[in-house]
Amino acid sequence: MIKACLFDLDGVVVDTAVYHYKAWKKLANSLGFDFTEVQNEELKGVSRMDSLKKILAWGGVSKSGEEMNALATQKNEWYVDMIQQIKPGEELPGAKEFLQKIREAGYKTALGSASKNAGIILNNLGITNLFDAIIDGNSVTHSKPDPEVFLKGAEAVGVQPNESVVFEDAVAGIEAAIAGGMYSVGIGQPEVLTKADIVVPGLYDMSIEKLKSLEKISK
Ligand code: G16
Ligand code: MG
Repeated sequence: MIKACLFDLDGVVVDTAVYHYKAWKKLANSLGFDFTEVQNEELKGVSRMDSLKKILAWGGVSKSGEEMNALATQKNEWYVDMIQQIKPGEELPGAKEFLQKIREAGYKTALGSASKNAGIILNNLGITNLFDAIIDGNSVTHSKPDPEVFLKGAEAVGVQPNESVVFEDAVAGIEAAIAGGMYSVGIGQPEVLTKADIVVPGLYDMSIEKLKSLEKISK
């Protein structure tokens, strides 16, 4: 029986990808190169340092470990400045309503995000209280597709992995759910999220019936 829903943040609950993109683009430009919105897709769900490594490779730029730390810090300062402006109501369509609906129905909820800034974002949206547990980039050592972030989320709400459903927009996040032995709902396009148990365009298209229908699949 499904007892918990575990949510990725960026691309599922809120669209912060646009702010990550602006901040990374500014950093790349300061180093004398640029990258496209298509390349930016590859950064979704990827940790800050791994994102920086990819971007530097795109620009053919090599930096020492110390320089990389400084660059990641600079990007984060720009990013944090941008996310200060996030206001209640800026959740992705249907996200807040679905969270409320499943909590009323008795499901546990947890956040499972790669972002170290998840706490600020949830506070600015005013939806921190819709999660029983928050597991973010500060509490994990392994990035998705490692299942750590979701295993910790299930554990924090006292539910077994095979009683948990992961909502994810990134391929690496769906892989993390599979590696953790959990159900997965892809948020986006079925052609991209091919390994998800089901795919919906957004949480506005999710329902308790669809959630329960996953139980037909054995985990
Ligand atoms: C998010 C974004 C990624 C970002 C990562 C780390 O992941 O999708 O682009 O690089 O968090 O964010 P920060 O630099 O704030 O720690 P998720 O897991 O919420 O989709
Ligand atoms: Mg995401």
